[in-house]
Amino acid sequence: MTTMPVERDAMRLALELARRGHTGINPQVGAVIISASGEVIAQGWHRGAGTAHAEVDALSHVSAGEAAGATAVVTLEPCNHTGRTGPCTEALLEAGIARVVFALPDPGDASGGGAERLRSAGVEVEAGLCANEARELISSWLAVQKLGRPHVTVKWAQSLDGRAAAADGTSQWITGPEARADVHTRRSQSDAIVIGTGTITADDPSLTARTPNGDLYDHQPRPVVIGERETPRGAAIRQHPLSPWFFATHDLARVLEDLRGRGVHRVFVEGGPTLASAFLQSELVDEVLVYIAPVLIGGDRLALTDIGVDTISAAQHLRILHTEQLGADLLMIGAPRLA
Ligand code: AOF
Ligand code: ZN
Repeated sequence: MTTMPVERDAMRLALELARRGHTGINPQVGAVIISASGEVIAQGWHRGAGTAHAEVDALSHVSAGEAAGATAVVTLEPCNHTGRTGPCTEALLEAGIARVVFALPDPGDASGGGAERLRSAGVEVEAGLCANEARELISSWLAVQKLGRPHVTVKWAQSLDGRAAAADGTSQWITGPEARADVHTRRSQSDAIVIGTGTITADDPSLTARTPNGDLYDHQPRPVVIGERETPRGAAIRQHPLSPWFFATHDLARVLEDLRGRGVHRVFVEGGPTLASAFLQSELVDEVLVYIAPVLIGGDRLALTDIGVDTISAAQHLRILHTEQLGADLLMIGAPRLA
Protein backbone atom coordinates (compact mmCIF):
# COMPACT_ATOMS: atom_id res chain seq x y z
CA MET A 1 0.00 0.00 0.00
CA THR A 2 1.38 3.40 -0.89
CA THR A 3 0.01 6.30 1.03
CA MET A 4 1.58 9.64 1.73
CA PRO A 5 2.33 11.15 5.15
CA VAL A 6 -0.26 13.83 4.47
CA GLU A 7 -2.83 11.09 3.96
CA ARG A 8 -1.91 9.43 7.24
CA ASP A 9 -2.38 12.75 9.03
CA ALA A 10 -5.69 13.21 7.24
CA MET A 11 -6.80 9.72 8.32
CA ARG A 12 -5.98 10.54 11.95
CA LEU A 13 -8.06 13.68 11.59
CA ALA A 14 -10.87 11.68 9.97
CA LEU A 15 -10.83 9.26 12.93
CA GLU A 16 -11.14 12.22 15.30
CA LEU A 17 -14.03 13.61 13.28
CA ALA A 18 -15.72 10.20 13.27
CA ARG A 19 -15.76 10.20 17.07
CA ARG A 20 -17.99 13.27 17.04
CA GLY A 21 -20.82 11.17 15.65
CA HIS A 22 -23.08 9.08 17.84
CA THR A 23 -22.87 5.34 17.99
CA GLY A 24 -26.13 3.84 16.84
CA ILE A 25 -27.57 1.85 13.97
CA ASN A 26 -24.91 3.38 11.71
CA PRO A 27 -21.15 3.36 12.22
CA GLN A 28 -19.18 6.46 13.17
CA VAL A 29 -17.38 7.65 10.03
CA GLY A 30 -15.12 10.62 9.30
CA ALA A 31 -13.87 12.04 5.99
CA VAL A 32 -11.25 14.59 4.95
CA ILE A 33 -10.71 16.03 1.47
CA ILE A 34 -7.16 16.99 0.50
CA SER A 35 -6.34 19.04 -2.56
CA ALA A 36 -3.83 17.94 -5.18
CA SER A 37 -1.30 20.23 -3.46
CA GLY A 38 -1.78 18.38 -0.16
CA GLU A 39 -3.94 20.83 1.77
CA VAL A 40 -6.98 19.86 3.81
CA ILE A 41 -9.88 21.58 2.05
CA ALA A 42 -12.86 19.98 3.81
CA GLN A 43 -13.83 17.83 6.77
CA GLY A 44 -16.98 15.88 7.47
CA TRP A 45 -18.50 13.24 9.71
CA HIS A 46 -21.62 11.17 9.96
CA ARG A 47 -24.00 12.32 12.66
CA GLY A 48 -26.28 9.28 12.70
CA ALA A 49 -28.87 7.34 10.71
CA GLY A 50 -30.83 9.42 8.25
CA THR A 51 -28.24 12.20 8.06
CA ALA A 52 -25.54 12.80 5.40
CA HIS A 53 -22.70 10.31 5.22
CA ALA A 54 -19.24 11.61 6.14
CA GLU A 55 -18.08 11.97 2.51
CA VAL A 56 -21.18 13.91 1.50
CA ASP A 57 -20.90 16.08 4.60
CA ALA A 58 -17.27 16.90 3.70
CA LEU A 59 -18.12 17.58 0.04
CA SER A 60 -20.84 20.00 1.12
CA HIS A 61 -18.06 22.30 2.31
CA VAL A 62 -16.27 22.61 -1.04
CA SER A 63 -17.38 24.83 -3.90
CA ALA A 64 -18.13 23.47 -7.36
CA GLY A 65 -14.99 22.22 -9.07
CA GLU A 66 -12.79 22.69 -6.00
CA ALA A 67 -12.56 18.96 -5.33
CA ALA A 68 -11.64 18.05 -8.92
CA GLY A 69 -8.48 15.92 -8.79
CA ALA A 70 -8.56 15.88 -4.98
CA THR A 71 -8.15 12.93 -2.59
CA ALA A 72 -10.86 11.77 -0.18
CA VAL A 73 -9.59 10.11 3.02
CA VAL A 74 -12.37 8.16 4.77
CA THR A 75 -12.43 5.85 7.80
CA LEU A 76 -14.83 3.41 6.08
CA GLU A 77 -15.15 2.27 2.48
CA PRO A 78 -17.54 4.67 0.75
CA CYS A 79 -20.95 3.07 0.39
CA ASN A 80 -22.32 2.09 -2.96
CA HIS A 81 -25.98 1.88 -2.08
CA THR A 82 -29.06 4.00 -1.73
CA GLY A 83 -30.21 3.60 1.86
CA ARG A 84 -31.61 6.45 3.87
CA THR A 85 -29.25 8.62 1.77
CA GLY A 86 -27.68 8.29 -1.72
CA PRO A 87 -24.47 6.41 -2.56
CA CYS A 88 -21.22 8.15 -1.56
CA THR A 89 -19.42 6.63 -4.55
CA GLU A 90 -21.57 8.69 -6.92
CA ALA A 91 -21.12 11.87 -4.87
CA LEU A 92 -17.33 11.41 -4.95
CA LEU A 93 -17.32 10.75 -8.69
CA GLU A 94 -19.51 13.74 -9.38
CA ALA A 95 -17.17 15.98 -7.40
CA GLY A 96 -14.26 14.77 -9.54
CA ILE A 97 -12.34 13.06 -6.71
CA ALA A 98 -9.30 11.31 -8.27
CA ARG A 99 -8.11 9.23 -5.32
CA VAL A 100 -9.81 7.60 -2.33
CA VAL A 101 -7.98 6.28 0.73
CA PHE A 102 -10.07 4.38 3.25
CA ALA A 103 -9.30 2.43 6.43
CA LEU A 104 -11.81 -0.43 6.53
CA PRO A 105 -14.00 -2.25 4.03
CA ASP A 106 -17.76 -1.89 4.57
CA PRO A 107 -18.96 -5.40 5.48
CA GLY A 108 -22.57 -4.66 4.50
CA ASP A 109 -24.06 -6.83 1.73
CA ALA A 110 -26.01 -3.93 0.31
CA SER A 111 -23.64 -1.07 1.08
CA GLY A 112 -20.34 -2.76 0.13
CA GLY A 113 -18.65 -2.75 -3.27
CA GLY A 114 -17.77 0.95 -3.15
CA ALA A 115 -14.07 0.37 -3.83
CA GLU A 116 -14.82 -1.64 -6.97
CA ARG A 117 -17.27 0.92 -8.23
CA LEU A 118 -14.73 3.73 -7.77
CA ARG A 119 -11.91 1.76 -9.39
CA SER A 120 -14.02 0.89 -12.38
CA ALA A 121 -14.73 4.59 -12.81
CA GLY A 122 -10.97 5.28 -12.93
CA VAL A 123 -10.44 6.47 -9.34
CA GLU A 124 -7.26 5.35 -7.56
CA VAL A 125 -8.27 3.47 -4.40
CA GLU A 126 -6.13 2.50 -1.39
CA ALA A 127 -7.54 0.44 1.49
CA GLY A 128 -6.20 -0.32 4.97
CA LEU A 129 -4.63 2.90 6.22
CA CYS A 130 -4.98 3.03 10.05
CA ALA A 131 -7.24 -0.01 9.85
CA ASN A 132 -6.62 -1.06 13.48
CA GLU A 133 -7.65 2.30 14.91
CA ALA A 134 -10.70 2.41 12.67
CA ARG A 135 -11.67 -1.15 13.63
CA GLU A 136 -11.39 -0.35 17.30
CA LEU A 137 -13.55 2.74 16.90
CA ILE A 138 -16.48 0.84 15.39
CA SER A 139 -15.81 -2.62 16.87
CA SER A 140 -19.27 -3.03 18.36
CA TRP A 141 -20.96 -1.93 15.11
CA LEU A 142 -18.78 -4.44 13.21
CA ALA A 143 -19.72 -7.18 15.70
CA VAL A 144 -23.41 -6.50 15.11
CA GLN A 145 -22.90 -6.69 11.31
CA LYS A 146 -21.19 -10.06 11.73
CA LEU A 147 -23.64 -11.56 14.23
CA GLY A 148 -26.75 -10.10 12.67
CA ARG A 149 -27.87 -9.12 16.20
CA PRO A 150 -26.42 -7.29 19.22
CA HIS A 151 -23.59 -8.90 21.17
CA VAL A 152 -25.04 -10.60 24.26
CA THR A 153 -23.33 -11.03 27.63
CA VAL A 154 -25.14 -12.97 30.35
CA LYS A 155 -23.99 -12.25 33.88
CA TRP A 156 -24.80 -13.76 37.22
CA ALA A 157 -23.33 -13.96 40.72
CA GLN A 158 -23.38 -17.27 42.54
CA SER A 159 -22.13 -19.12 45.58
CA LEU A 160 -19.38 -21.70 45.10
CA ASP A 161 -22.13 -24.33 45.03
CA GLY A 162 -23.96 -22.59 42.19
CA ARG A 163 -26.77 -20.91 44.13
CA ALA A 164 -27.99 -17.44 43.28
CA ALA A 165 -30.13 -16.95 46.41
CA ALA A 166 -30.94 -18.42 49.81
CA ALA A 167 -34.13 -20.33 50.60
CA ASP A 168 -35.98 -17.14 51.61
CA GLY A 169 -35.06 -15.50 48.29
CA THR A 170 -32.45 -13.11 49.68
CA SER A 171 -29.68 -12.74 47.14
CA GLN A 172 -28.05 -9.37 47.55
CA TRP A 173 -24.35 -9.07 48.30
CA ILE A 174 -23.38 -12.67 47.59
CA THR A 175 -20.23 -11.18 46.06
CA GLY A 176 -18.05 -8.42 47.52
CA PRO A 177 -17.39 -4.78 46.59
CA GLU A 178 -14.64 -5.51 44.03
CA ALA A 179 -16.92 -7.82 42.05
CA ARG A 180 -19.75 -5.31 42.23
CA ALA A 181 -17.47 -2.50 41.00
CA ASP A 182 -16.49 -4.72 38.08
CA VAL A 183 -20.15 -5.28 37.21
CA HIS A 184 -20.79 -1.54 37.23
CA THR A 185 -17.86 -0.86 34.89
CA ARG A 186 -19.18 -3.47 32.50
CA ARG A 187 -22.70 -2.03 32.73
CA SER A 188 -21.28 1.34 31.70
CA GLN A 189 -19.78 -0.30 28.60
CA SER A 190 -23.12 -1.77 27.52
CA ASP A 191 -25.92 -0.14 25.59
CA ALA A 192 -28.71 -2.02 27.36
CA ILE A 193 -29.25 -4.08 30.51
CA VAL A 194 -31.90 -6.73 30.17
CA ILE A 195 -33.82 -7.93 33.18
CA GLY A 196 -36.94 -9.99 33.84
CA THR A 197 -39.96 -8.64 35.68
CA GLY A 198 -39.44 -11.35 38.34
CA THR A 199 -36.07 -9.86 39.30
CA ILE A 200 -37.60 -6.38 39.52
CA THR A 201 -40.13 -7.66 42.04
CA ALA A 202 -37.52 -9.66 43.98
CA ASP A 203 -34.55 -7.25 44.05
CA ASP A 204 -35.80 -3.82 42.92
CA PRO A 205 -32.46 -3.00 41.20
CA SER A 206 -31.71 0.52 39.93
CA LEU A 207 -29.72 -0.80 36.92
CA THR A 208 -27.60 2.32 36.77
CA ALA A 209 -23.83 2.10 36.27
CA ARG A 210 -22.14 3.68 39.28
CA THR A 211 -18.55 4.24 40.38
CA PRO A 212 -17.57 2.83 43.81
CA ASN A 213 -18.36 6.18 45.43
CA GLY A 214 -21.85 6.18 44.00
CA ASP A 215 -21.49 8.62 41.08
CA LEU A 216 -23.17 7.76 37.83
CA TYR A 217 -20.90 6.84 34.91
CA ASP A 218 -21.29 9.18 31.93
CA HIS A 219 -22.53 6.37 29.73
CA GLN A 220 -25.61 4.65 31.13
CA PRO A 221 -27.12 1.46 29.73
CA ARG A 222 -30.78 1.50 28.74
CA PRO A 223 -32.86 -0.62 31.14
CA VAL A 224 -34.86 -3.22 29.21
CA VAL A 225 -37.55 -5.20 31.01
CA ILE A 226 -38.88 -8.49 29.67
CA GLY A 227 -41.99 -10.18 31.03
CA GLU A 228 -45.69 -9.85 31.53
CA ARG A 229 -45.76 -8.62 35.10
CA GLU A 230 -46.31 -4.92 35.68
CA THR A 231 -43.33 -2.96 36.94
CA PRO A 232 -44.52 -1.20 40.11
CA ARG A 233 -44.73 2.60 39.98
CA GLY A 234 -42.28 2.95 42.85
CA ALA A 235 -39.70 0.54 41.36
CA ALA A 236 -36.13 1.90 41.49
CA ILE A 237 -35.72 1.26 37.77
CA ARG A 238 -38.20 4.07 37.09
CA GLN A 239 -35.64 6.53 38.52
CA HIS A 240 -33.05 5.46 35.93
CA PRO A 241 -31.79 8.44 33.84
CA LEU A 242 -32.94 6.57 30.71
CA SER A 243 -36.57 5.49 30.76
CA PRO A 244 -36.96 1.72 30.56
CA TRP A 245 -38.15 -0.14 27.47
CA PHE A 246 -40.68 -2.89 28.17
CA PHE A 247 -41.21 -6.10 26.20
CA ALA A 248 -44.07 -8.45 27.04
CA THR A 249 -42.87 -11.03 24.48
CA HIS A 250 -40.76 -14.06 25.39
CA ASP A 251 -39.32 -14.27 21.88
CA LEU A 252 -35.79 -13.19 22.73
CA ALA A 253 -34.58 -13.19 19.12
CA ARG A 254 -37.28 -10.65 18.33
CA VAL A 255 -36.35 -8.53 21.34
CA LEU A 256 -32.73 -8.48 20.13
CA GLU A 257 -33.82 -7.58 16.62
CA ASP A 258 -35.85 -4.70 17.98
CA LEU A 259 -32.93 -3.52 20.12
CA ARG A 260 -30.61 -3.64 17.11
CA GLY A 261 -33.05 -1.44 15.21
CA ARG A 262 -32.77 1.07 18.02
CA GLY A 263 -28.98 1.17 17.74
CA VAL A 264 -28.17 -1.19 20.63
CA HIS A 265 -24.88 -3.03 20.00
CA ARG A 266 -24.00 -4.50 23.37
CA VAL A 267 -26.55 -6.16 25.63
CA PHE A 268 -25.86 -7.11 29.24
CA VAL A 269 -28.34 -9.65 30.64
CA GLU A 270 -28.64 -9.42 34.41
CA GLY A 271 -32.09 -10.81 34.56
CA GLY A 272 -32.00 -13.58 37.12
CA PRO A 273 -32.00 -17.38 36.63
CA THR A 274 -35.09 -17.66 34.42
CA LEU A 275 -34.03 -15.04 31.90
CA ALA A 276 -30.36 -16.11 31.87
CA SER A 277 -31.52 -19.68 31.21
CA ALA A 278 -33.88 -18.59 28.44
CA PHE A 279 -31.06 -16.75 26.64
CA LEU A 280 -28.78 -19.80 26.97
CA GLN A 281 -31.47 -22.18 25.81
CA SER A 282 -32.11 -19.98 22.75
CA GLU A 283 -28.37 -19.99 21.94
CA LEU A 284 -28.32 -16.21 21.82
CA VAL A 285 -25.34 -15.77 24.14
CA ASP A 286 -21.83 -14.70 23.13
CA GLU A 287 -20.30 -14.39 26.58
CA VAL A 288 -21.09 -15.73 30.06
CA LEU A 289 -19.78 -13.79 33.05
CA VAL A 290 -19.94 -15.66 36.36
CA TYR A 291 -18.93 -14.04 39.64
CA ILE A 292 -18.29 -16.81 42.17
CA ALA A 293 -18.28 -16.06 45.89
CA PRO A 294 -16.51 -18.45 48.29
CA VAL A 295 -19.71 -19.19 50.19
CA LEU A 296 -21.99 -22.22 50.32
CA ILE A 297 -25.74 -21.77 50.39
CA GLY A 298 -27.31 -25.11 49.47
CA GLY A 299 -31.01 -25.39 48.72
CA ASP A 300 -32.75 -25.15 45.39
CA ARG A 301 -32.30 -21.50 44.33
CA LEU A 302 -29.89 -22.31 41.55
CA ALA A 303 -28.15 -19.76 39.32
CA LEU A 304 -29.73 -21.39 36.26
CA THR A 305 -33.00 -23.25 35.76
CA ASP A 306 -33.81 -25.20 32.60
CA ILE A 307 -31.45 -24.51 29.70
CA GLY A 308 -32.72 -27.39 27.62
CA VAL A 309 -30.14 -29.95 28.74
CA ASP A 310 -31.72 -33.27 29.72
CA THR A 311 -28.75 -35.53 29.29
CA ILE A 312 -25.06 -34.94 29.94
CA SER A 313 -24.09 -35.26 26.29
CA ALA A 314 -26.30 -32.24 25.60
CA ALA A 315 -24.49 -30.04 28.18
CA GLN A 316 -23.51 -26.62 26.92
CA HIS A 317 -19.74 -26.38 26.74
CA LEU A 318 -17.89 -23.13 27.26
CA ARG A 319 -14.47 -21.97 26.21
CA ILE A 320 -12.91 -20.07 29.12
CA LEU A 321 -11.75 -16.66 27.92
CA HIS A 322 -10.66 -15.13 31.19
CA THR A 323 -10.38 -15.80 34.94
CA GLU A 324 -9.62 -13.23 37.60
CA GLN A 325 -9.77 -12.88 41.36
CA LEU A 326 -11.72 -9.83 42.49
CA GLY A 327 -11.30 -9.38 46.23
CA ALA A 328 -12.49 -12.65 47.76
CA ASP A 329 -14.45 -13.62 44.65
CA LEU A 330 -13.64 -15.16 41.30
CA LEU A 331 -14.72 -13.97 37.89
CA MET A 332 -14.89 -16.47 35.04
CA ILE A 333 -15.72 -15.39 31.53
CA GLY A 334 -16.67 -18.07 29.03
CA ALA A 335 -17.94 -18.21 25.49
CA PRO A 336 -20.53 -20.85 24.63
CA ARG A 337 -19.32 -23.22 21.92
CA LEU A 338 -22.27 -23.32 19.62
CA ALA A 339 -22.78 -26.24 17.29
C1 AOF B 1 -20.41 5.76 4.19
N1 AOF B 1 -20.22 6.89 4.91
O1 AOF B 1 -20.55 8.13 6.71
C2 AOF B 1 -21.45 5.98 6.70
C3 AOF B 1 -21.58 4.77 5.96
O2 AOF B 1 -29.09 3.74 5.16
P1 AOF B 1 -27.98 4.73 5.34
O3 AOF B 1 -27.95 5.74 4.24
O4 AOF B 1 -28.00 5.38 6.72
O5 AOF B 1 -26.61 3.91 5.22
C4 AOF B 1 -26.16 3.13 6.27
C5 AOF B 1 -25.04 2.22 5.83
O6 AOF B 1 -24.01 2.95 5.16
C6 AOF B 1 -24.37 1.59 7.04
O7 AOF B 1 -24.97 0.39 7.41
C7 AOF B 1 -22.94 1.38 6.56
O8 AOF B 1 -22.83 0.22 5.78
C8 AOF B 1 -22.73 2.62 5.67
N2 AOF B 1 -22.22 3.71 6.49
N3 AOF B 1 -21.04 4.70 4.73
O9 AOF B 1 -20.03 5.71 3.02
C9 AOF B 1 -20.71 7.06 6.12
N4 AOF B 1 -21.99 6.12 7.94
ZN1 ZN C 1 -22.15 6.55 2.15
